[in-house]
Amino acid sequence: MRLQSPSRNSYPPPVAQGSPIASNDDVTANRKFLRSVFHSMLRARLLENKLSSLYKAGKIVGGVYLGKGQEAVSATLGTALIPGQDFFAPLIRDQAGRTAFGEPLIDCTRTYLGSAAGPMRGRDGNIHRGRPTMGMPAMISHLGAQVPVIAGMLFAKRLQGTLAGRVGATCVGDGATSTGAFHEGLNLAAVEKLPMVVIVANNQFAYSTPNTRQFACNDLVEKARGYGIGGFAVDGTDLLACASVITEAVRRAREGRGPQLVVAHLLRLSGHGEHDDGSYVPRENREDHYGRDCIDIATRQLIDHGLATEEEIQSWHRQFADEVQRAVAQAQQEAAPDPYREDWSALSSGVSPIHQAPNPTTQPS
Ligand SMILES: Cc1ncc(C[n+]2csc(CCOP(=O)(O)OP(=O)(O)O)c2C)c(N)n1
Ligand SMILES: [Mg+2]
Repeated sequence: MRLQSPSRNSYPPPVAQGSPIASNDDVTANRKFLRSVFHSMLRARLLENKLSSLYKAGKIVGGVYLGKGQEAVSATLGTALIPGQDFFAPLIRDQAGRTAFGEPLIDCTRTYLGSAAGPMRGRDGNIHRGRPTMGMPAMISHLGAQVPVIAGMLFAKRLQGTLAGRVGATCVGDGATSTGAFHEGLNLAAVEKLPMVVIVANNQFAYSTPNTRQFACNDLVEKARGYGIGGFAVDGTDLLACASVITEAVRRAREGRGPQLVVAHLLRLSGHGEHDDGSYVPRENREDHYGRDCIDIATRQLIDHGLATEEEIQSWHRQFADEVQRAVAQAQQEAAPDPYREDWSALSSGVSPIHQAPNPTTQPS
């Protein structure tokens, strides 16, 4: 008896250089989406600027990790996903994506400021929080690990018969693409044709390791061919490019065309964390095209395409700075965990009032 060979993805799969939304008609049609993405970018930037100041003033214990320069990519993904239906596993530089996906700012300030009312109950000082009920698993520090987690979540839904219409997405860095977890997760998702989007924010460095010491191919997007999945490269500093490419990748995954890899080119505009001055990043990289600040580019794009006025954008700055201020003030006045009452309850279903999940309704609007 001859065994039937399994069906294969068409080869070569699309590995495309994603282009920006080009015509004014496209921009106008996406007005609401683009303004919404920009709001999340700006909220995240203002929040992170504040976190940086708090860290430098010694008010935050532990590390502070910023997504400065990566907001266009992250916020576009968060906006393209559907909270409560899709899955989103953000990484350390995805405050903008978290915000876009619907995480209130107070979750962030409560975590960094050690409030017992926060999602980590004051036990973790920075970025490992999640909101599993809305489809956002808690962040895992081990590079690449979230790829198999999202693949597994999608696979589980398929086995339960409730996968239809869902997309699972995660962001990783260039460094994560060298891990076994990245490979195993992406390969499994490819074989099973899971509706997964993996965004690689290639910010040119993994801590101080440059791309040249990280991978030998020209562009990480070439890896998509090897996995037999869709692949796109995009200018991660360009909001209009991100909007067109990332929404297309999400659409393809949702349509059942299997995993999509999006490699966004940009530069980390801060140190690895606020403890790191990033002095190993050569000046040429900062002055290069991808060293541009995506907030500046997006501001220009919104104004030039008539999507917002200068005055409107200024008023958003004021409004969001105020929101940030309130989220910080609220978290600062909340109690830290009481070491005499706390016990270890990572797996507890809740046995005392202190184990009850905090009420998120206290967030600022
Ligand atoms: C498997 C694993 N190895 C090493 C580390 C330590 N580590 C934390 S962040 C980091 C650099 C990450 O670089 P990249 O994936 O490019 O993301 P970026 O920080 O640039 O956003 C390293 C090596 C880790 N968390 N997990
Ligand atoms: Mg990196």
